[in-house]
Amino acid sequence: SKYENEKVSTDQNYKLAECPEMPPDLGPLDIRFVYNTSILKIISQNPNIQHGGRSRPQHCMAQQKIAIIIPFRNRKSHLRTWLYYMHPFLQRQQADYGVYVVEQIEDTLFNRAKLMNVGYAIASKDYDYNCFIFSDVDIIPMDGRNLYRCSKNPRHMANSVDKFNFKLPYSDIFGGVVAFTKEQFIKVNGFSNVFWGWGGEDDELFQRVVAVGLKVDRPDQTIARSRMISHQRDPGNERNGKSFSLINKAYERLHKDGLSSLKYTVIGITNHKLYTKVTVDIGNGE
Ligand code: UDH
Ligand code: NGS
Repeated sequence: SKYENEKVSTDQNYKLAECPEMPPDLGPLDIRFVYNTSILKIISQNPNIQHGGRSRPQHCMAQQKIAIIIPFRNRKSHLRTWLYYMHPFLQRQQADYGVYVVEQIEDTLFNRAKLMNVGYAIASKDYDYNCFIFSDVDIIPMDGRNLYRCSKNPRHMANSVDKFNFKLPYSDIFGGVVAFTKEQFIKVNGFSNVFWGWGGEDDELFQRVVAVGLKVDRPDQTIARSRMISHQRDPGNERNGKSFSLINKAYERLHKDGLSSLKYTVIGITNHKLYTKVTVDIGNGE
């Protein structure tokens, strides 16, 4: 199992030098989506990925232990595309990381934010992660220098997406891909759990960041360019009509709604070769 591997290699890691802040040889990537890659092909192209979608640099000691959390339901082909691009991307960035795909079992309204909280909780039990990257399944960075790492403040990676002509549609947007250290995520009490359906949960998270006195870091827009797989709105993810009134009360809910109130039932945790799949019952919004 992955745990045995860890024990065996502990001594060896002790001798490794720390990985550099900026890994070598990173630059622009040619991202043209391929939709028909098979999982077997991705596995054979990434021989160093361990069960559960784990990897770490072989020749240096990574400074961060990163859990990538992906909210998921019925997006198999997008997930394949994500794995196809992101395993090579993360390995070239010399990341020590694990990929967690958190699937909502109900076919009622989707709750992206609550799935993120569940991913955080499950990954934290799995390994000593100190950095959490919360990513949509359909966003792929176009430059290796857009480091998927945590920084001094919560970090917004997807600040230059093709869908928005590589600009911010509004200055406080905080959706798509964000990174929090464990400390930062605990400080904001995670995401809110009460956003069912599409929209607003990311704006609420931004409010939480501000409320606890943190700021948002962003990579330079020249290296932050990302592509989004275009798609229609998913059934079960209709626009949430209550988003704006919820966000207006973000400060009031900060300490009572989030990691501190998170309730869920794990249906299953499966170590696939390229990711850990967490299937979860998060309720239906009532
Ligand atoms: N997600 C799923 N399944 C769903 C809904 C959402 O896996 O049924 C996840 C997935 O990781 C996705 C993320 O939640 O990337 C965000 O949801 P989204 O892609 O629906 O949100 P986005 O803002 O798109 O990207 C909204 C619909 C846009 C319709 C545009 C029609 N031209
Ligand atoms: C805002 C939403 C955000 C969303 C952003 C971009 O209006 O959740 O649009 O959406 N806020 C509310 O609904 C309150 S996008 O153009 O990517 O579909 O992230």
